[in-house]
Amino acid sequence: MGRMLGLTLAYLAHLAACTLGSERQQHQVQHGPCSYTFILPEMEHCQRQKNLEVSNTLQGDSPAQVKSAASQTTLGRTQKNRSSRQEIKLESLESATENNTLWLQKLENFIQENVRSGMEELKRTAVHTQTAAMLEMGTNLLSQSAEQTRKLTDVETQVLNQTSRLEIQLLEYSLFASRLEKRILLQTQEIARLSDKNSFLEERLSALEARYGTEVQGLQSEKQQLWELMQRQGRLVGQLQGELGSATLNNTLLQRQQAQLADRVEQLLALVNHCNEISHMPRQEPPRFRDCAEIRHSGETASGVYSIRLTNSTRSIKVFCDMETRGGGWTVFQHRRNGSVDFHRGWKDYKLGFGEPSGEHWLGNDIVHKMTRSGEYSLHVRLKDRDGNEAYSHYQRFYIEGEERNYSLHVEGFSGTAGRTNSMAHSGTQFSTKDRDNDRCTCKCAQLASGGWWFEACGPSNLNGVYYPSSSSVVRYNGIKWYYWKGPNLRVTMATMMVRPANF
Ligand SMILES: *[C@@H]1O[C@H](CO)[C@@H](O)[C@H](O)[C@H]1NC(C)=O
Ligand SMILES: *[C@@H]1O[C@H](CO)[C@@H](O)[C@H](O)[C@H]1NC(C)=O
Ligand SMILES: *[C@@H]1O[C@H](CO)[C@@H](O)[C@H](O)[C@H]1NC(C)=O
Ligand SMILES: *[C@@H]1O[C@H](CO)[C@@H](O)[C@H](O)[C@H]1NC(C)=O
Ligand SMILES: *[C@@H]1O[C@H](CO)[C@@H](O)[C@H](O)[C@H]1NC(C)=O
Ligand SMILES: CC(=O)N[C@H]1CO[C@H](CO)[C@@H](O)[C@@H]1O
Ligand SMILES: CC(=O)N[C@H]1CO[C@H](CO)[C@@H](O)[C@@H]1O
Repeated sequence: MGRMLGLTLAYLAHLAACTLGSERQQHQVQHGPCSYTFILPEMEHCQRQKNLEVSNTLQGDSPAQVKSAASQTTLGRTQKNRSSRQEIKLESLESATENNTLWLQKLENFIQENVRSGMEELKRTAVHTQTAAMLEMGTNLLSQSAEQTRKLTDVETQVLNQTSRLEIQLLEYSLFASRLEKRILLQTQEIARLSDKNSFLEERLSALEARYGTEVQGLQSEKQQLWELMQRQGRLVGQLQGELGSATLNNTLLQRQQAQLADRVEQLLALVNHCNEISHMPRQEPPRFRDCAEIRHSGETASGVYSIRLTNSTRSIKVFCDMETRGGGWTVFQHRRNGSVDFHRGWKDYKLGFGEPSGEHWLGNDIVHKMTRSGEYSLHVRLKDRDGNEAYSHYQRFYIEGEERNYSLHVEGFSGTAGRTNSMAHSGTQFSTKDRDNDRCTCKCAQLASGGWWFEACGPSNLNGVYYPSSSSVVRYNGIKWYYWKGPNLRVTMATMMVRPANF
């Protein structure tokens, strides 16, 4: 191809050189489908170029070195000789034509050759390129198909994966479903069993209801009967209570009658004794005196034990009469001297009295009550401490109430040397013993302080406390006490309580 191009170019250059200022001559070469057009120069214009050489030889691979075929004729001669010049011109034209024809032939040949080979080459290259393209396309296709295949396999695997997963899930579901079925079956069985049991229970319940219905009815009727019975009992109890009330009334009436009868019997006995004494011992007189004051008025001046007889009573009572203190006539109802008698005693002992009138004793609350209520009486308390000091407390008015009022104390008109303040309890204070607590303390004063006394809470005095020997110096709460004389340290060695009519 290159060679051909070079040749053509050389030729074209030659032609161009000839064409300058000349007319153009066109030649056409038809070769198959291709047509080659050549423009040939007028030779007369080209003759001036003496050195022009056109080589129509083809040399090797190098571009054609066209040896100019320009005529070597001289223009000067032709001008002189026209005819010869004409001939020469013709000749040269002929040869040029010939050379041109030759050239053309050569060219044609060459072109033909070249064209053939070029065509072949073209064909070959075309085939090559086509094959390459085809191959490329093929490879492309192959790669594409491989890609597609890969994708397909991917998709396939995915599908397979999905399918397997779905299958697994399906399996799981079926397993689950079967399990559920089993459970449902079990539940159904259970329900059936339960309903069986239920019906059984219902049967039993109805049976029980039937059985207990009658029992309940029986119980209800029994309850009704019991209620009626209760009503009757209640009425009966009411009646009985009424009867009891009247019986109690009758009882107290009877007691009173009995007391009257006892008094009468006593009087009769006393009468009999009196008759006996009159008949057998005329020296001994029956007690005519109500208290020591009457005895003193009768002329007795010696202190000692005398017999008295309370008003409306036939009983003879032995008492100690103090005939010295303040003119005498004192009936002693309490005396402490050496601790020979236990004063920590109960209610009944204090009610009836204990000890001997000649020694330590308590005359008895009933007697003191009867005596002090039969008239106006004064109280005198005599005390002696371990150093031999004597003191007294005097109460112008004194009495105690009966047992039904727990022998409540009543004192007024205080005076004396045993303390400027009254140590006796206040009026209205009830009597307490270890077995009957009537004090105003949450404690039990009679148990704490010992003995029977008019305890408040528990109060500043207790002449019935424990008798401690005079040698002892320890302060005792339960000892004999008369607080406002010498305080808590007082050690009493003698105490006497006595009464006599206030107007003595
Ligand atoms: C299926 O796909 C899941 C995720 O999509 C992956 O984890 C699993 O390994 C795959 N199984 C197989 C057998 O390819
Ligand atoms: C109580 O005494 C009266 C008569 O004194 C008598 O009619 C009555 O029945 C007595 N009551 C009882 C319960 O003894
Ligand atoms: C003694 O008895 C009489 C009559 O029974 C009575 O009026 C009087 O009050 C009584 N005296 C005493 C102190 O109980
Ligand atoms: C206490 O005094 C009485 C009467 O004087 C006497 O009989 C008794 O023996 C005395 N007791 C003591 C323990 O001193
Ligand atoms: C007397 O004492 C008793 C118990 O010790 C008590 O039940 C009664 O109420 C007292 N009487 C009076 C009038 O306070
Ligand atoms: C007129 C003229 O120049 N004639 C010439 C023609 O050519 C011959 C030969 O070349 C010459 O000799 C003539 O003189
Ligand atoms: C007129 C002309 O140029 N003739 C030439 C044609 O070619 C041959 C050989 O190539 C030449 O010798 C001629 O002179």
